[in-house]
Amino acid sequence: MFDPFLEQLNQGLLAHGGEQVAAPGDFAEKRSSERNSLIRSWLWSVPGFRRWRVTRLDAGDSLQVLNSVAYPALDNEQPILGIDLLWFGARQKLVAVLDFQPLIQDEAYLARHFQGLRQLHARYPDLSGEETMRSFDPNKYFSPWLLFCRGGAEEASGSLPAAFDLFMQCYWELTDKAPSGDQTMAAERIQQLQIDYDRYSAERDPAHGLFTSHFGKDWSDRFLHQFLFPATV
Ligand code: BLA
Repeated sequence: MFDPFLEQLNQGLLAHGGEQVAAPGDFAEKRSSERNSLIRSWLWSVPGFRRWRVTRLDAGDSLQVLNSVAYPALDNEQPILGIDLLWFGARQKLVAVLDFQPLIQDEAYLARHFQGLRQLHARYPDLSGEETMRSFDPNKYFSPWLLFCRGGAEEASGSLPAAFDLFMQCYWELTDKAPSGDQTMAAERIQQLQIDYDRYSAERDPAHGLFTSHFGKDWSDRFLHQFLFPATV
């Protein structure tokens, strides 16, 4: 389902000097024979970023996932890239979340980094519904212009592919001009906020139960703390 998106993401990473690095140990690939599912993850070494991870879960008709988070280098205050795409095939249900995750909710910071995403948000009203967040706080590490859609096949094959393309283009444009002269955040602050992002996300991430049901508690705990949000080790 999300293979063309993964391909698109990988192309962008390669075009920006990214090199794929194997994810450590059994995080690279884990299978569940009972649930007939496979989860694979990759790390990328990318100029301007201190960590870029990508995860793809293939559980057939029951669930398809593409998830990615990019942490900019500590001299770069630009938002964290957040991608979470889920497709529940049996129910034909899409959950798509694409955001430039702001380190702070400050007006000047948002003005510096969100012109592109704001336009994109306006252009794709069907992906920009005012969905309610159940586990996260929309005012913490989410932007006012995130693309967040709980939809179906129409959105998944309709506007999402083009919106994903533009979303990535827009993030790369931000990256290409960063760190810019009007950046105001110090490296220590950026670091602290990125660490806090991991702690917050690890606490709230609704995926842990799902991972546990497929791959067991031990692996899921380690995956959450050591791979997805490593500042929480
Ligand atoms: C929701 N994300 C979800 C849900 C699952 C996952 C199972 C609940 C589905 C639902 O609300 O119907 C799945 N999350 C995952 C998986 C991974 C993960 C498989 O971290 C890891 C491989 N989530 C992110 C990122 C963003 C994000 C980077 O991991 C930011 C763009 C957002 N996911 C996000 C949001 C929701 C969600 C906003 C809705 C949660 C809510 O209602 O509060």
